[in-house]
Amino acid sequence: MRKILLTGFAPFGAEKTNPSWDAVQVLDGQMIDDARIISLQLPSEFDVCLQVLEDAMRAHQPEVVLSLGQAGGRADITVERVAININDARIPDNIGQQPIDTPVAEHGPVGYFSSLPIKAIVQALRQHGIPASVSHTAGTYVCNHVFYGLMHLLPNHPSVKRAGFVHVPYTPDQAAAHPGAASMAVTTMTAAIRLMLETTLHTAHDIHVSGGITH
Ligand code: PCA
Repeated sequence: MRKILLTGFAPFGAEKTNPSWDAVQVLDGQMIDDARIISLQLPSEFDVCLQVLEDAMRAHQPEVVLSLGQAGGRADITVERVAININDARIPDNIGQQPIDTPVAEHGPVGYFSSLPIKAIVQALRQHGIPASVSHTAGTYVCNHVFYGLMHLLPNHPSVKRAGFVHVPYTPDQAAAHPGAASMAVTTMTAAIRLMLETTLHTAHDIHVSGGITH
């Protein structure tokens, strides 16, 4: 049986919910073509999140691993291009740890690129009326830590053909506490995740369109 491992995070910081998990949770057991989705919640903790992820990769031997987290304040779904080998926590994690300028992996490379078809995913989401863009930073907190750690683990998990990370914005009820912030309903996020997975299974080579930015 082909399997897809889908992860979201526990709530962190001042938020009581984390839509990355709420959107992922409902997909547990659903099929994309002949691949079954396994949904997993990761703790928002530097120390243990990668162990929980690797245990699940070992147990399920997935073909695709898609991890999601929340980036409140971003305007749309952001498909991450690159993970970097640094932890620099702006706030403590859920067990009070706040690493500053430590590597995710001692002696690891500076960064890893996503192996998802990130441009094709953004295009598919936009074609279905869901706002999305390529992001060139997953931050330096727990999400980047998991994204980098995931890519670093891949040589030990040959079942995994594609892996990457996506951030979701606030939900409307979260945004109500952050006036002016953009938001997206969890049901839209869930539909977006199904589209991302379909696009990943159906796209052998990413499309050649610009997802770049100028500053
Ligand atoms: N977002 C945080 C960690 C957990 C989450 O959902 C981040 O972007 O690092």
